[in-house]
Formats: sequence, structure tokens, C-alpha cells
Amino acid sequence: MGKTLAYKILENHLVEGELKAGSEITIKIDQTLTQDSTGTMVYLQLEAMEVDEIKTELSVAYIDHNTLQTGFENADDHAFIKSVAKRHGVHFSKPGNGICHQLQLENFGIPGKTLLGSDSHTPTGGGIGMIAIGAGGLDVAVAMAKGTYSLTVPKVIGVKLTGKLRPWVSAKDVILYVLQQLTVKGGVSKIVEYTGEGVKNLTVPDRATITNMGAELGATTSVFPSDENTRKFLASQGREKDFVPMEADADAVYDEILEVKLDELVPFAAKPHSPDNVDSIENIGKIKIDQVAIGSCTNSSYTDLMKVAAILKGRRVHEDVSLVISPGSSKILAKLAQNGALTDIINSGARIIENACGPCIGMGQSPRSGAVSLRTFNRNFKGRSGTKDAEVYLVSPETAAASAVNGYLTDGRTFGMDLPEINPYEDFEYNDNFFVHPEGATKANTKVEMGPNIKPFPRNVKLGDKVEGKVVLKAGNNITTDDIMPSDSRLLPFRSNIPHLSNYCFELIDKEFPQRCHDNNGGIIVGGENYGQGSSREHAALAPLYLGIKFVLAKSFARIHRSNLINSGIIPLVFENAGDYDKIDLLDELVIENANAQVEKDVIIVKNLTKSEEYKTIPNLQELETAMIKAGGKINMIKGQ
Ligand code: MIC
Ligand code: SF4
Repeated sequence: MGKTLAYKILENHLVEGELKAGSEITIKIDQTLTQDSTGTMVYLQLEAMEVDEIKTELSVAYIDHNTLQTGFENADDHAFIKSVAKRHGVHFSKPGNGICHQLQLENFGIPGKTLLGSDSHTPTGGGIGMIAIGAGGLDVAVAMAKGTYSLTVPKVIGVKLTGKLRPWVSAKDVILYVLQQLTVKGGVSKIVEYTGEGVKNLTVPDRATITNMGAELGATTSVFPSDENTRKFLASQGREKDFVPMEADADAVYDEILEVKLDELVPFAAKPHSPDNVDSIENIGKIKIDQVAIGSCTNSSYTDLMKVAAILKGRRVHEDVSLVISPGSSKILAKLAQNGALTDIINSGARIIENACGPCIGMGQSPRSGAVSLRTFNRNFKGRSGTKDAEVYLVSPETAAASAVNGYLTDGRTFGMDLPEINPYEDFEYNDNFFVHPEGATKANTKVEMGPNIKPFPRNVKLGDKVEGKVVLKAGNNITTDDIMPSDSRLLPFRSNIPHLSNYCFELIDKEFPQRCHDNNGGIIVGGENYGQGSSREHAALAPLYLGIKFVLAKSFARIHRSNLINSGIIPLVFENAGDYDKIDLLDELVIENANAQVEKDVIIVKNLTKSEEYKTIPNLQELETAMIKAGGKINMIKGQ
């Protein structure tokens, strides 16, 4: 039986366990990446583990999420990360260099290698044939310390591509179509592997857009073969020597197949407020827009911005529209400056902002009240833009640029222009000036720079025999980590200050939540399907931990958040009978008796003392996960070993 590419790479990295869907394995991690908003926790944890030497082949710390430096907090975080990175032999990318995923692709990614990143869009590396997985910060810290990562083996969905995209239809439309078909939970516990003769018709930047936004499917990762296009991409970055051809066996067997005929796709948009709320632009119609934002790790490549420049050249951004552009990396911006495309962009009336995440995470450029904002980003969760009542649509860069000129959502095929061919593999000038390499630094000769904004992270205690509390929140389906722990320009500067952040936990859904936790000595959260989708931020587990949350009882969980809960010693329980969800009310008193014995079992009984009822719940814990829950989290478990 032929092998999928995903399983081939996992097999090459297998340290422990059997490569069989559903079983627990440990794999070797070759590379790690962190970014600033999850990075402070990662490096606090790395320091707490008292590691002498990291075990990965390459680890990089990027500063890209919060680069505004509106106060000392932000700059403190940067200095802290830089110092700890140096102590441990981690490469450091200065603010302004660009977005971590784009930079990793340009500078370090290698086909066939594994990459673990403390950011959910780490699967961007799948665009060049890597197994690149997003994880909570603690998992990344442990990967640096031990060189390994444990996971449940996912199933593999084969997405079979045929044909070629038509003009004005792009990679963004491919992934929007896949999201429409599979939904935001369709990829949970799965790897999405792209195959078929259509693969060769997608460039590396196209592929990276698709694997990046595969995170919105809830997938463990997404991967493309490494082929001639990959070789050309690496050569354009001066790294042809890193090229390794990689593909699935011709007779590879997939757990599921989705066929996508590239030549039948049309321009799509994800409507508010979910990346899978997808429809064709033709169906949505010519809605008037207020803001257009082009950038983010999904769509800020050289090719994307060259297309945008071609559309804007000699034209004018509509008087009612603010067009803001953030290039993916300093190299891309430099090249646009060199070849004149930047002039075309600026002359159209577009605003250029720093090469960083920026508006994608609500760091500036919040649209006006009630605005319609078109964004080339990957998430349009309610409130994420920083404006609660904004209506955010996710679109391709081509759609975004044409719409910015017209002032309304535009199907590019009606724009009256032929898009030029862009060579995505033009040579990029080598420039290392934004990187600080750790050569010569040691733990002994480099001190940790710890500013006053950096507070210790909360630690759980060993599992008691009785776990009890009141239901302090009853949430619906698809709760995002942005709902649990919002991130915007007010809160991002406090990513290393959990006590402060905890005051804003669930702010958009239930403002009283933190106070209710204080009044009831913590408690229990009840959730619907796909609880915790979205970001890798472990703050969405650490703030509830700080507020005394004991367990979360939901219909189902998103992968990274579930791991983050376990890493924090908070038990994620799934209703055996989803109907029991309806029986529980706010402030009901729930209890797990004999918790230490029960967590070893396949079913845990949760008693509702208020209603005199019992619910069967499934912990679905792997062996290591049970140990973490018992120890009160991963750090306690490691320290106790
Ligand atoms: C995101 O896109 O939601 C983020 C911000 O990049 C997060 C990481 C974070 O919350 O710091 C992610 O995707 O993991
Ligand atoms: Fe940054 Fe947005 Fe990408 Fe997250 S999704 S890494 S915030 S650009």
C-alpha cells in the first residue's frame, strides 16, 4: 500500500509509537519558531526548565505581532525574547523584518523537515513540503529542550487538484472553497495533503497561502509535494542547496478525498464572521466598502503584492476607502521599492505600514464603527479587527485591490483588465541585516533582560480527588481563542502579564466572567462544538487557569486549545451525549468524584448537584496527557520527573 507524503515525513521522524491514525507518537522536531505574542511565555518556560542546550537543528524567535511599541511593555518583551534567545542559541528576527511564516519560508524552511511553531499558521511551511505544526508555547519550549513533540496521529485527507486557475481566481479562492466544503472543524485530527496534476500549476506562494489558511479548517497541518516549483523558489532565495524532492507514492491511500477542479473555481469571499462562511463574490454582490487591508501571513508575498501594484498602477483608491498594505517581509518590500511597484502602490493613495501582522491581530487600523472591511487575511472572527460591529470579509489580493479602486466588492473578472504574468521566482538579494545570530553567546555570558511588564506564568496544582465548582460560563459553538482571550492593541502589550489579561477573559461574550470566577473561587466552563478554535495562544488556557477554572465540558474541542488546556492541567471533557449540554445551566454545581482514578478511565462521570443528574463524559486522554492532568500541567510533570 502506497504512503502519503505526510506519513512519509512523520515516519522519517518517528521516535516512539506506531504510525497509525489515532495512536500517540513522538516525533523528532528539526526546527521551531516563536513569535513575540506567544514567545514571552515560551522563553519564560524554557528558562523555568533550566535547559542547558537546545536540541533542535534550528530555532528562530520572530518579533512580528506587536511592533507598535505604544509603551514600554512591548519593547520590554522584545528585549526579553532577544536575551533568552541568545542564551539558548536561538536566532532572533528583529521587528520590521516581517511576518514569521513568510520569513521562515524565505530563509530557513527545508522540504521534508519538521517544524513546530507557537503560532497556529505554522503550517505555511507545508507549502514547501514540510510537516509544519502549530502548537501551544509550552510544547514549543519542550520541543527546543528535548527535540521532540508528541501528538495523536491524524488521518490524511487528500485534496486532488486538477486543471489550472483562471484569471482573477487565485490560491485564496482555492482555500476558501475548501473551507466552504469542509468547514472550520472539518480538518480536526486530520492532515490535508494536496495531490494531483493541478499541483504543478500552483506556485510556492500559492501553496503557502493554501497551507497557511488550512489552519482555519482546524487541521493539524497541510502539505504540498516538493517539486520543480519548490526548487525554483528555494533558488530564488539563494537556497537551492536546501531543495529535496518529496512526494506521496503514486498509489498512496487517503482516508478521505476531496476533488477540486481549479478551472471551475471563481472569486470567493468569506463573509462575517467565520472563515467558512464562504460564497462567490458574484452572489454576494457589489456591497459598498470602507476599508481594504492587504497583508498578513496568508497573502503578502511578492507575487501577491506585484499583482496588487499592477491593478493599482495609474489608478486611484476610491475616495471612501482606506487601503492599507503591509508586506510580508523586508525582502519583499525592498524588491517592490527596487522595481518601482512600490511607487505605483503609493501613488494610488494606498497606505504602507510595517512588515508585520499589524491589522490582522487588531494592532492598529481598526475600521470605523459598522464598517465593511475587505481583508486578505485568514480570520474574520467578530471583534478581531478591534471594532466590535465591523463586518470583515476575507478575499484574495486581486479582489481586494480591484475593490479598493471601485469602492465596492468587485469580482475582478468584471474589472476590465488583464492581469500580467508575475515571475514568483525572481532572485532576491541576500540580506541578513534584520537577523541577530546567537554565535558566541552562552547562558553564562548573556543575562536575561526582564522588564517590569513580565510576570511569572500561573502554575496549576496536582489533581485533587474531588474536582468541583459552579458553571461560570455556558458558551455556544465555535468559540474562538479570540473570544476566550481577546487580543488587540489594548491587550497585546500584556501577553507576558496573565494577571492583567485575565480581567478581559471572555470580554466580548460575557463581561462578568472574571468577576463571576472571583466570586465563586473559579469554576467550570461549558462549551459547544469546536471549543477553542483559532489561535495557538496558551493565554486562552492560562487566563482561565489563573481565574480558577478546573475543567471544560464541551461537545468537541479544537486541537491546539485542547492541548493547551491539558498542558495547564485543566481537564477537557467531551459530552458522550451532546444532548446533556442543554440540561446544564449557569451556576449549576458540578463535581467529579475520585478524579485521580476517573481520569484513567474511558468515561468520567460528572455529577450535577444542582439538578441531581449525572453526565457521561469522554476525556480521550493519551497516556502522557493523563500524566499531565494528574501532575497539574506539563511543567509540573517535567519538573517532577
Ligand atoms: C492569530 O493569528 O490568531 C495569532 C495572533 O497569530 C495567534 C497567535 C497569538 O495569539 O499570539 C495564532 O494564530 O496562533
Ligand atoms: Fe500574524 Fe495574522 Fe498571521 Fe496570526 S494570522 S501570524 S496575526 S499575520
